[in-house]
Amino acid sequence: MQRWTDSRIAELPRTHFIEALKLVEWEGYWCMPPIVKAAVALQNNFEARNDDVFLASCAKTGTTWLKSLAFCIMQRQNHQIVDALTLENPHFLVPTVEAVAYSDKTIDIFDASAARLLHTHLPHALVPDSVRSTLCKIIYIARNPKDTVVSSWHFFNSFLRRDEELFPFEKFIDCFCSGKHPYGPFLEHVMGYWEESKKNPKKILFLKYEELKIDPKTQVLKIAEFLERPFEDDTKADEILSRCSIERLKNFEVNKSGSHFVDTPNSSFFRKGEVGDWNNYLTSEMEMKIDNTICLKLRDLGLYF
Ligand code: PAP
Repeated sequence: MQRWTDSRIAELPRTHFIEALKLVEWEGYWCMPPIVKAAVALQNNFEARNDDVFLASCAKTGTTWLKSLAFCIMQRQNHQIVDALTLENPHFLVPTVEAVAYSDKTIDIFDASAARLLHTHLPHALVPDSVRSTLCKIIYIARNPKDTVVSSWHFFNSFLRRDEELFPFEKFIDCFCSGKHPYGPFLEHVMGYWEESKKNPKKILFLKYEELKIDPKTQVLKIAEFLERPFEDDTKADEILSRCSIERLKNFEVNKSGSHFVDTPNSSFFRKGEVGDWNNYLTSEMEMKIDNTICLKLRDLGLYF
């Protein structure tokens, strides 16, 4: 495996995402330079165990919810930590492997003394080889691109000072449609996991945020089955869903006033949590642009959103 130095990363094609964030194009995907460095280090050093579980997502597609649900499903017998969500943000409980350097606490994702529950925003083609080659399971969550882009716009605006203007929405949509956004292109990100999940459904479970919203219990039971930790009593699934509801999580002190990632308030991960909020934001022109660049292609693959 090649060593990627800062100067090598500096030679990669680059762009500015909404003029606020420097991104480089690495193996066909746009990432912040420190993320590329971390991802290369993972490729060189991370050894997955067969019993590890990886959650995966492009940004703003339901990561925080999936982290909470998977954590509760896996820890439901462990009475000492089952209620950890009351005190810790889901992003601390389930670390994003390429972003641990942004955490305000030291997290050792390389400690393989026990099975791990981890997350990545990296596309399937760029996760460490051992994640693909071992029996470790992957759960991917996808979301309608229109709600994803609206959620992302709110997220980035949440970093602005009160006196700063919001990021121009039209430009934001253009970046999203051209694929030049963190972990983009969105389409290829979704396609990569979708195709792999069809080839190997025991290895990758492909979930949709919308299906989780419409029929959460069925989806939670499906996750538990996939992880080979089926519920003996279905009412436990209801309990986990209420533990992980956005209304509950966003009201914990840790999520109202705390932060886990440097300069990122935990509150910015919880907004409305609805399906179809894009109707309140997109003009018909913007809608058409997203349809033509992303939605129609997803539909061709049989992925209806
Ligand atoms: P990330 O990729 O930066 O971790 P992610 O959690 O994927 O972010 O996306 C945040 C979205 O999930 C927000 O959507 P919105 O902007 O449309 O409201 C957030 O509200 C939503 N979300 C967070 N927690 C939950 C939850 N428990 N249930 C449902 N939706 C949630």
